[in-house]
Amino acid sequence: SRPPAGGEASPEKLLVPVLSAFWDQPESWTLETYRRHEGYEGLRKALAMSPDDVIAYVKDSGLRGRGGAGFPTGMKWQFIPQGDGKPHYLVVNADESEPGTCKDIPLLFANPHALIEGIVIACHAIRAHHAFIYLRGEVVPVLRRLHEAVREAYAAGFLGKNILGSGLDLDVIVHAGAGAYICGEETALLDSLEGRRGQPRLRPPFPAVAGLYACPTVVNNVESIASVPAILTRGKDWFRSMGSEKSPGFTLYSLSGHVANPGQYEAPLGITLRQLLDMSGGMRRGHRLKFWTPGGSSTPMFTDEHLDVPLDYEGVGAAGSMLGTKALQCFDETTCVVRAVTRWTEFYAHESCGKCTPCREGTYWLVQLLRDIEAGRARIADLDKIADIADNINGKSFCALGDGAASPIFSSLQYFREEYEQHITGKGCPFDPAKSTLWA
Ligand code: L3W
Ligand code: SF4
Repeated sequence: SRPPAGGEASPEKLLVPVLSAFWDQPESWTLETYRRHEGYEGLRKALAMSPDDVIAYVKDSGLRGRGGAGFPTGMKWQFIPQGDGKPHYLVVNADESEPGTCKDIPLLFANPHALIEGIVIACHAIRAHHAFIYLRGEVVPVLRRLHEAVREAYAAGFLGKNILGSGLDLDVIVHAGAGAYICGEETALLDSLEGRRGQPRLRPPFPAVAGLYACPTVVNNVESIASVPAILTRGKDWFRSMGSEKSPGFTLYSLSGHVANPGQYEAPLGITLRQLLDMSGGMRRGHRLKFWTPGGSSTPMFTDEHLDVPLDYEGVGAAGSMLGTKALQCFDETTCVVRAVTRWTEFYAHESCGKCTPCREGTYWLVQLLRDIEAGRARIADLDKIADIADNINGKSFCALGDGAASPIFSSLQYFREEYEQHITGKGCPFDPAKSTLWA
């Protein structure tokens, strides 16, 4: 059953299709279609402005990074030193792989020119002549589509030498990664792009100071860069009219799991999961929400008590989570929490790059214990042990993957400790795997 309606606005009014405005049109990915929808108008405006003015404009818009951490985009661009005599680079993080996150890949598939236009604007701002798109290599159809869009942009004079007569020269390289979650961490991505095994680097120095080939580099998420053209075209005040003071603008939410209509929903930051479920048709028929994640499995799981917490940095963020990637994975009452957490932890153990001990050993150990709990082979004291291991990973690992792995352990123990205990005292999982569509 659907959760009770919430919020004052009617659900439809909450949708703000910008990046997704014409995804359903035939050949939405072509330059021709893009230009029929204000395509490359933002670039014309940006090229008429000085690089510093473009940075100030994006900063004033309040755009925050859409890749997970929400760092202010304009501020990141401003960190790039000027007059340093070094090449500057823009690297677009298209290595989308946070569990439940499915917004960048659909965006690139349906509307690649929004990213390319954003890239040219960003490179004008940070005075870069080379941009790289680091794409998750498995998505070959997206790779092909990106190559074709880049080719179209060169042919139309939006890339290459003297773009639109502005004097800006820019080349864009599309690079396919080999499918490691850690390569979505910005410094591991840079190592991978340089041809090495992708493992995180010590920060500082941040990429803005010493990034690709030790040169000043901006690393931005696909959605962050693709949002820039609309800000230039429609104005920073329009952008700020959505969301809140600290979390303005529209964004893409990935809704998945036991919902009636999974998919991408574009709406302002700060709406609630209740509103999203209302506009999308709710949970699957006959079922109710049990737990959910606001930003993929690296953010803590929440319950139906949190249906009205705003999905922004002040709401969900203040409730002990980052907003993350806005990957709303919804699980109904047929889902075993222990099974879900075990599955996520297996993912982190598999994707741990092995560089630091707390994550490499801790995730492996967690998987062993969780499997024992799930199979009814554990003792009650093992619940304290998994909490202790998670505590020794969290904040003590080299990069955010470790914190992400600890996160579902803490929150599941906080909200569902009884369910863990049931597995132990009942000597096995009390759920019927045949009734769960996700974890069979
Ligand atoms: C210069 C400073 N730059 C910070 C820059 C920094 C980075 C950005 C944010 O992780 C999280 C992660 C995932 N001078 C700076 C500076 N910067 N201080 O700002 O940095 P940070 O460290 O806050 O976060 P991060 O390393 O970018 C992102 C979480 O997001 N996540 C998302 C995962 C998403 C995927 C995907 O599939 N797209 O993997 C979900 O929760 O766990 O904690 O650019 O350089 N003083
Ligand atoms: Fe590698 Fe995990 Fe350590 Fe990150 S936290 S450096 S992924 S071992």
